[in-house]
Amino acid sequence: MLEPALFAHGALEGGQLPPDISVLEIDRVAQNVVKSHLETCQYTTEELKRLAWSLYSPEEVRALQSKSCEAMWQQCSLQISNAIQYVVEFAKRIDGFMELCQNDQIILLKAGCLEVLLIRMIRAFNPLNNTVLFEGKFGGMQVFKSLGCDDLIGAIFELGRTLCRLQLSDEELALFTAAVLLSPDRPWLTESKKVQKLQDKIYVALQHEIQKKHSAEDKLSKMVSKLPLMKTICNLHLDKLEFFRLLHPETAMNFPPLYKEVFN
Ligand code: MHQ
Repeated sequence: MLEPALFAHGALEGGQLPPDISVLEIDRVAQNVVKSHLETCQYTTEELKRLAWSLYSPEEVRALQSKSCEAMWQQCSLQISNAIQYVVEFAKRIDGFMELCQNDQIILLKAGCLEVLLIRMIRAFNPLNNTVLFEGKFGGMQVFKSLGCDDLIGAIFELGRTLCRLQLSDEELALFTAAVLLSPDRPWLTESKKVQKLQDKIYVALQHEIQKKHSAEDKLSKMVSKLPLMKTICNLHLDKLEFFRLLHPETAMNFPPLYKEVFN
């Protein structure tokens, strides 16, 4: 998804709603998506505020850095797999998602869940010291050195920094992740028209939410402009995983089932 169809015909300009969508319906969509996000975001804002103080000590960083590549991949895939479970639960609570055929549900989750995680990451990312939450403590890029994927980690942290600059509220985060998940252009969807309709409503709700505080055109286009970097990161992750699998097939076989299922 690069340009949501809504931008193309100017339906959103001047705060107008497309004629077939009512304000009531948009409010209902926003409420459902925001509630679903808050129920499935893994850490509350308060928890994250408290955790921001617990940083890895230099000794702990050294210990993580001297782990084997296999052990570190195993740990990361476990953390990612746990986080994916929450994204799956988020999707299931979005009105309309469970009404899609099971085939399409799986396609949307497989294609979108890493992008959703990367957006969700900003809640657990501290741009002041460039650290991210990993296994209960905050650490910088050095923590992931033993993975041997400095380019991937660098891109993830860069995305974290640029997304944090947008200062998204939980409401905006909720609607943005739902819109990314419900991307009608994922390959092999059978009912992409249905997905498109759901995504259109979510984008209208997001536009509406942003307008409460900002000039919406501007902020929404900035958000959408980060999607190509996310796609690059997803592809880089798949490349790294494929390479890792070649070098360490037995370790990769023991990755968490959900991680394997999503990225196989
Ligand atoms: C979620 C919570 C969450 C959980 C896990 C792919 C690879 C080999 C390495 C966090 C990536 C390393 C991830 C664990 C690293 C960048 C990964 C490992 C929001 C996202 C977040 C914080 C993940 C962010 C990315 C992490 C740190 O609710």
